[in-house]
Amino acid sequence: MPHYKLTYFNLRGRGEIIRYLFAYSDIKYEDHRIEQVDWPKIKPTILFGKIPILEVDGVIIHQSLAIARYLAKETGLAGQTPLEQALVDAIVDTIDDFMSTFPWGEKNQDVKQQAFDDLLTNTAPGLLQDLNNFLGDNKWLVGKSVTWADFYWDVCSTTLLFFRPGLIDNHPKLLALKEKVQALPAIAAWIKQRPVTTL
Ligand SMILES: N[C@@H](CCC(=O)N[C@@H](CS)C(=O)NCC(=O)O)C(=O)O
Repeated sequence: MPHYKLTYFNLRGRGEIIRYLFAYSDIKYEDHRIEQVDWPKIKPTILFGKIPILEVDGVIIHQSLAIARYLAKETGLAGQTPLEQALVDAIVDTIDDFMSTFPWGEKNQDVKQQAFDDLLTNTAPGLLQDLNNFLGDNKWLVGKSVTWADFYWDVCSTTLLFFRPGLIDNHPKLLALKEKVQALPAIAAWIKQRPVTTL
């Protein structure tokens, strides 16, 4: 087993999907959490200057979804066929497109609040309806077993619900999927033991 070291802030954020994949497959890793105050001096030491990064026996992978996809392939969570894998990637990218439209780093709190309100009120409902339609009556988003697309839905919707509790109340199937992911024993154990952070 390689030595894995994940470097990210003390947040769920873009690191959590990676932590879910490690947790689900019971893979040991170093969960290295950087304090925000230390980031300015660390940033210039990191190629591309962004985190998360994952070191795999000293080889550094950047980009959270590239890291997650690599781990998903290693652990059988990427989809069972090339077609399933394409669908998993498409769902992950769809959710990520939406998450990336939020102005996370905006300093002006009024501007930030307005943008968040607008996205949650006007954009989220269409996305949720489409995800609901895509899921239909299936147990998991893609194929017959859990994939990292299901994990990504849970991770991202947890953050969305922090900003707008009740956001997915109109979509019981999406809520049930979230509950199913969180009830997987290894994920339930991780959620119980992980550091409590707002994001
Ligand atoms: N698309 C990249 C985004 C990486 C990113 O923007 N990371 C943020 C934290 S979520 C960061 O490094 N912020 C500090 C900075 O840009 O200086 C990914 O998914 O890894």
